[in-house]
Amino acid sequence: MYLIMRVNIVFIFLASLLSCGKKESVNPIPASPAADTILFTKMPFPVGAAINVNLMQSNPTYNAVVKKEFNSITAENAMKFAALHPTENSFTWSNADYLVSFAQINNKRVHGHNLVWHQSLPAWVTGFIGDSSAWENLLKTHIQTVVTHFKGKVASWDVVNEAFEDDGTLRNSIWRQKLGNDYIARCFQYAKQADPDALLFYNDYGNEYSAVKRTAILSLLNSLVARGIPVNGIGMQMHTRYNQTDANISAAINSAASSGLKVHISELDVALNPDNNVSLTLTSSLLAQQAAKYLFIVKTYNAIPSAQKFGITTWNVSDADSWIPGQYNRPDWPLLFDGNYLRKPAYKAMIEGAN
Ligand code: 9MR
Repeated sequence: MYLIMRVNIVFIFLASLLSCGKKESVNPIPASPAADTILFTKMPFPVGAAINVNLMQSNPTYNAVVKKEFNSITAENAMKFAALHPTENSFTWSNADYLVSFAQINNKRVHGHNLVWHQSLPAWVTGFIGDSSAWENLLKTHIQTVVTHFKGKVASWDVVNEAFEDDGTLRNSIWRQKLGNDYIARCFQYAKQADPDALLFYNDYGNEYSAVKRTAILSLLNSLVARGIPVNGIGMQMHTRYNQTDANISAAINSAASSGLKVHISELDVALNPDNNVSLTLTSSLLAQQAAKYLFIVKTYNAIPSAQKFGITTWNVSDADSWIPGQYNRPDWPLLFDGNYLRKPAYKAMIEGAN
């Protein structure tokens, strides 16, 4: 009898150990959403990524993540002036067309980036010699050739990118020097003539850290709208950092929304190494703080009126693809996926922030 009881007890003990083990493996506490979760289906507005054409073509994992998780794409570089219009009389469409046809096949929205910027200009533009009407013609021809080429395929454009300095003054770009302060208004008019259905955005960075800059941007956009210039939206790049204050982020989002325009968080990334520490290593605490910042951004954005939510676009896909480490010569991990395209805590935070 005693022996039978002992055997029973041992059996129950072993069985409970086994069932514990089984419970854990079959029904783990979800550390991240189920593998079959699709980011864009969980969000009440479009969610996009900036796409690198080379990676899209050479890295099947990258391509698969883009196809699965996002329903809007922006060309990281393929639609910039130098990429599309390398010499005065030639246009190179192949990389941008590749992205557009990927989007059409896979039912993704394409946001065009960008028509007029002071960077990524070809030498023929920076060295161009001509009077103001020759410059005006150059600007108009570029905008209208590009917008016409993608008419009906690209839903929206960053028409003018980064026209302001952080102190709220108009950047003295080549465009302003050659064409005067009101070139911005004319860029929007030229784009509208070429595709009346495309939504037209002004896009810039620093809205969250420079109150004077965001005020200057908004007052320009409000005055353009009052003049009947066809501006539909404001793009806030939001290249931000894990320790940016929530107060600054909500001021940026809510003041943009106060314009009544569509609001695009257009180039989101949340840096973890803003102080350029070359030997920083990634910790779970940093990942958690980053997730909290993504959550706050999404939650704040989701609270603006629905009709103004154009979407949130992250600036590339994985930490391995981000522009930040190369630009600042430092390790960093600013995006939703790690270097192996596995979801980070920030991925789950995006979904939580919108729900
Ligand atoms: O991420 C882009 C990088 O690959 C390019 O070398 C760079 C210059 O064209 O532009 C980067 O993207 C920028 C975007 O076009 C505008 N806002 C700032 C982005 C990061 O620099």
